[in-house]
Amino acid sequence: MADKPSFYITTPIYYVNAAPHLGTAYCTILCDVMARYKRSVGYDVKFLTGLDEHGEKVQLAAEEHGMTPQEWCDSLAPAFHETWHTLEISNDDFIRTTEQRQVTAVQDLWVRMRDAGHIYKGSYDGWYCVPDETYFTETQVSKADEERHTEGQHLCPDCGRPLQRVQEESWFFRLSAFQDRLLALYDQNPEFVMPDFRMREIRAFVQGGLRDISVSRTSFDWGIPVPFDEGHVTYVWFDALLNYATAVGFGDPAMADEYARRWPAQFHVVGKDIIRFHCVIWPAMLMAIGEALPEHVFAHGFLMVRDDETGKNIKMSKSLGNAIAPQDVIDLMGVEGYRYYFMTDCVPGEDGGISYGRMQQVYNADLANSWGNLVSRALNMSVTYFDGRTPELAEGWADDPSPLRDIACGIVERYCAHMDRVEYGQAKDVVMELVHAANHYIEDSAPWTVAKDPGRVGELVAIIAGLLESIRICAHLLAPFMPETSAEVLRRLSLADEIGTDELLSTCAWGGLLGGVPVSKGDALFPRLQGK
Ligand code: ME8
Repeated sequence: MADKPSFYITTPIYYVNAAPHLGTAYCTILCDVMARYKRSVGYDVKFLTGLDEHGEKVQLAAEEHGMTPQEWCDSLAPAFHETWHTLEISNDDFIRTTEQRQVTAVQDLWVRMRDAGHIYKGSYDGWYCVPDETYFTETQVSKADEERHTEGQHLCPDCGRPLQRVQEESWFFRLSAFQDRLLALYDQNPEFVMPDFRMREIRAFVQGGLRDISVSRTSFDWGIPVPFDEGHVTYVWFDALLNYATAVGFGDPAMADEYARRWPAQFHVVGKDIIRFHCVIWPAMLMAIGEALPEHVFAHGFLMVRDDETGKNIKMSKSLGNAIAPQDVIDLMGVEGYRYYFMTDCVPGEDGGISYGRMQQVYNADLANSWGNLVSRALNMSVTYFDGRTPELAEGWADDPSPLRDIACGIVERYCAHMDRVEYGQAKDVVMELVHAANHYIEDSAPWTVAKDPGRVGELVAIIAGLLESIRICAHLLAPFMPETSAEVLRRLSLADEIGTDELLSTCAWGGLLGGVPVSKGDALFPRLQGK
C-alpha cells in the first residue's frame, strides 16, 4: 500500500436533522465513483464521509423529538450507514463530530489559533439563519428584504427562511486578514475551485472584501467547548470543516505519519450551497495555523425536478409534493441503474433536472437496450457456439485486425481524462462508443450465418472473441458507476480475478480475455422498464 500514491476524497458531513435524501445521496455517490475510479488506476484511496452533529439546528431537531441531541444523533446515524451501504458507497471512514477524535482536534485548533493571534474576543450582534447555520449582516438582510419586498419578518438571503436576531459574546476569527492570501491562492491554483465558473464566483466574492467571523457561541451549549473559555462552544462550521483533517490525524500525535501521508486532501466534493465555507473560510483557517491546503474543492449543482411537459426545473420539496426519496428510485431501476442515471445524466457541476420519464428513457436506452443487450447476446452466442465456453484462442489472437480492437485501443486514456475532471457523462459516452460499436458489429457480422458454415469457424472465433473482449473492457470502465453489474459480467466470463483491479490501463489492454473457459448466460442484467 505504502508505495501507491495517496488520494484523499471527502463528502460534506451531513447534518443529522433528517434522514439521507436524494441530494446527499447524489454527492456521496459522486465521490464514490471517483474513489472507485482512483482505486482502479492505482491510488491508495481514503474516502471519507460522515455527520455534522453539533449546532443549533441539530439541537432544535432533537428537542422537537423529545430527545437529547446525542440521543437524536445516535438514532439517525444508522440510517446514513444503511443508505450508504444500500447505494454501494465504498467509504473507508465515517466521522461523527461528536467523536472524541474531533473534540480533541477542534480544541487543538483553538489553541493554535489563539497562539498564532488569529482570534479575538468580541460580541456579535446581527442575524443568524439556523437552518443554514450562517451569520448575516444588517446590510445583507435589508438588501435581501428589499429584493423580496418582505416586511416584518426578516428572511435569510440564501434560503428565504426566517432569521433569528443574535446578540452574544463571541470569539472572532480574523478572516479579513486573509483576503490577499486567498486571492493569491486562487491566482496560483486556478483549479482550486472547480468548475471554473464557481472559481470566478468565489474570487469575486473575496474581492468584495471579507469580514471577521464569529466562531463561538454562548447562547446555547450543543457544541465543542472552547478549551480556554468556559461558556463558549465552537460555532458549528468552525468545528465541521476541521473534520476533514481530523479523520487523517490532525491533533493526534499518534497519527503523525498518517497525517503526513494523507494531508492535504485531493478533493473536497460539496454542493454549491456551501462553497464559501469550503473555498474561503476553510483555506483561511488552514493558512492561519500553517497547514497545507486541499488541492481541489469540486462544487456540484443541485438536483431539481424536471417537468417533462414544460421542460422546466422546479425545486424539490416536501411541501410541493415532488420530493423523490432514494428508495423510490431504487424501486424503479435498482441501485445500479440509480447510480448510472444520476452520475451520467446530470452534469456534476450544474443543476440537474431529474424526472421519472428521463430515468426510464436513460435506463432503457443505455442499460437495457445497449449494455445489457450486448452482454446477453454475446454471452448467449458464446455458450451456444462454443459449448458453454469462450472460444479457444490461438497465441497472438489479439494482434489480429478487428474493428472493435481499433475502437477499444483508443478509449481508455480518453475515459481517464474525463474521469479525472469529474466529467462522468463524457466518460460514459466514450465507453458507450464501444458498446454501440459492438452491437452494430453483431448485426454487420451476422455470427448466426457464419456459424452455419463449418469452414468459417476461424471467423466465428474472431467475432465472438472480439465481442467478449469488448465486453470485458467495458465492464472495467463502467465499474465505478455500476460495481456489482461489472463484477457479475466478469464472473460470467470466468474473470473474477480481475474484479477490483488497480491497474486499469494494463487490464484494459486488448487481449485479456481467457480462451476456452466457462461462460454463464445468467439473467438479464437490466430488464426493460415498461410504461409509467
Ligand atoms: O451543509 N441536490 O450539511 P447538509 C444536490 N453540515 N445535492 C444536495 C441537495 C440537492 N437538492 N440538497 C443537499 C451541510 N445536497 C453541512 C456541511 S461540511 C464540513 C458541513 C447535498 O446536510 C449537497 O452536497 O445540509 C450539499 O452541499 C449538502 O447536501 C449539504 O448537506
